[in-house]
Amino acid sequence: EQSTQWWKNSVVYQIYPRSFNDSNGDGIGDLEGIIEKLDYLVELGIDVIWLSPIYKSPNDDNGYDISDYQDIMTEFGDLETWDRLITTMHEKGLKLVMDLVVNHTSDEHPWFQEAKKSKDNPYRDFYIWRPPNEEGKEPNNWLSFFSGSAWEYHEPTGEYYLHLFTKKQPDLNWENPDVRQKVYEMMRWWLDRGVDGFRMDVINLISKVEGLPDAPVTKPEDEFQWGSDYFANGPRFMEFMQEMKEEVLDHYDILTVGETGFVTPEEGKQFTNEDSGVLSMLFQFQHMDVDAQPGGQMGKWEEKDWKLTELKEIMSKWQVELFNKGWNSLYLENHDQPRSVSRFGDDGEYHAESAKMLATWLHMMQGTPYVYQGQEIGMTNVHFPSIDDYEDVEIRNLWQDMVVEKGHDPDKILKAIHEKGRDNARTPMQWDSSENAGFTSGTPWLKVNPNYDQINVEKERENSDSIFHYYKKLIALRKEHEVIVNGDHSLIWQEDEEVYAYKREHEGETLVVVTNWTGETIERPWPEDVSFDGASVMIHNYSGAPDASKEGITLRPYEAVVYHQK
Ligand code: ISL
Ligand code: CA
Repeated sequence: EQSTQWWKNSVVYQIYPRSFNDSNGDGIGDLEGIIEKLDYLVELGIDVIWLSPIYKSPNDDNGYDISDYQDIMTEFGDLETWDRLITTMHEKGLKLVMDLVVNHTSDEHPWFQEAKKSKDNPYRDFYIWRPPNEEGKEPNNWLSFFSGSAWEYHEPTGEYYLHLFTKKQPDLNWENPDVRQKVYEMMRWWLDRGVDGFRMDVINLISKVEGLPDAPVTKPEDEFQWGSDYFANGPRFMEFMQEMKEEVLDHYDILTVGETGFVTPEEGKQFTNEDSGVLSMLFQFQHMDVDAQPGGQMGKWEEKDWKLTELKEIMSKWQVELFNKGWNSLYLENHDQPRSVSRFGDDGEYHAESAKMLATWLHMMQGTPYVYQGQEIGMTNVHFPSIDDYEDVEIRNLWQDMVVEKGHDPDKILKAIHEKGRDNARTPMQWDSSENAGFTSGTPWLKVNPNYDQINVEKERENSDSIFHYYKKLIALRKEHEVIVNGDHSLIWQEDEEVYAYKREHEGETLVVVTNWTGETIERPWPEDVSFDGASVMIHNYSGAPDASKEGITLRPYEAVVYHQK
């Protein structure tokens, strides 16, 4: 089947089902709860829903640890409800992209249950086992994503297994062709049931460098070291993906998006190229690392001053490099990232202005935009007072490692969790100002952000100037103006540390996007190559017109404006 590339004109909405809407009062979001809210998403104007994992799982990592790929997590519903969800979605013109988590399974998956029985079990080789090293310790020095060693010792069979994430997420051995065939079978099973694509979890980690060499020692004070050179974009990654493409992807008209940390625009171009690529698009991480210290996963917990010019350099490179050669995805939030308005905007005085500014900045770029649940109403980070309020395994492991075992200052670590913790994105969706934000009639699995009486869907819908209505407009504009989808990209005021401005051009149509990333009023004279003859304002985040003339523009705090010329 030929791909129609419908995904280039689409806007995707990500649902983290556990936190979206609870239909039966057990405190956990569920599929029925999603069905109840489909009309809300139709109203917003999105085309596609990406659903974080809903498969059977013991929930060590909230569903990213799967024990049965072909069944639904009990708390979320069952296959009958899922069928109803996708049928209803298709009736309403929405497409469904499922999460595909195949770098690892749960340790409770039947394959792993078999694999650990004995060294000669037929499933042993589905996972990555190694004997202890000469000193009787871990086979190599790799650090896991979630603190501690990436290896777990299995006493009864005397070997270690590899887990890049938690010890309940053993890595599958993609070198084994049987593993690959099982994965392809499972993918076909879902595609034949009607799904419209996959978001592929950490897909570029599936090929590890032969021999699993020790990682270079970059932090001599630490026992374990960051080994991404040996497991990211590994030697057989493209080969495995080509195979998956031939066996599965090419036979369906679907959206595929790879979650691929550690990729450069050059690799991105290669992975998403229309002829030789393997994915529709990917999630790169360079812009998400702009405020993290370099040197691996733990860097995100350490503060870093960053400059707007660094963000410009990263985003422009992706925009320019992939133009006509690949395809970008555009995101500022997901279930692993803090809330963008708290991180890059102002979640106090200029909450609405800065949330809209960030949305403008992102949605006017080239690529497929992703809206993460709650982003469209400006949900913010949460500052829970105690570690006991947190549920995320990454946060809990960090605390255990840094505070309990290594004796770091608990206040400092709690502050880092407030800034970067994944639970910032996972507090329940704020629907209205009733108890627990209308998310559940019971006790929510993770506490609701206390600001729900101020920030919620009901309020946002009533106020025609709200962030929600602004998102609606942005999403609609993408459907009306080809330049947003197809235009090229060039920076204006490249060296500016306060204003982020860029130009898009397509067949005589021009957009000029101007955004103020500060809480100050600032003035800028227009550069020579920007002319405004006949330009109109396409969208603007303040109620009054922007203060601009032929000579220049004065921007209020977090002001954003898009000029359109045809
Ligand atoms: O959490 C992160 C942000 O710092 C990332 O490093 C994240 O661990 C990485 O992007 C992989 O994420 C994906 O796979 C994980 C799962 O915990 C995440 O929720 C998922 O998005 C393991 O399956
Ligand atoms: Ca429920």
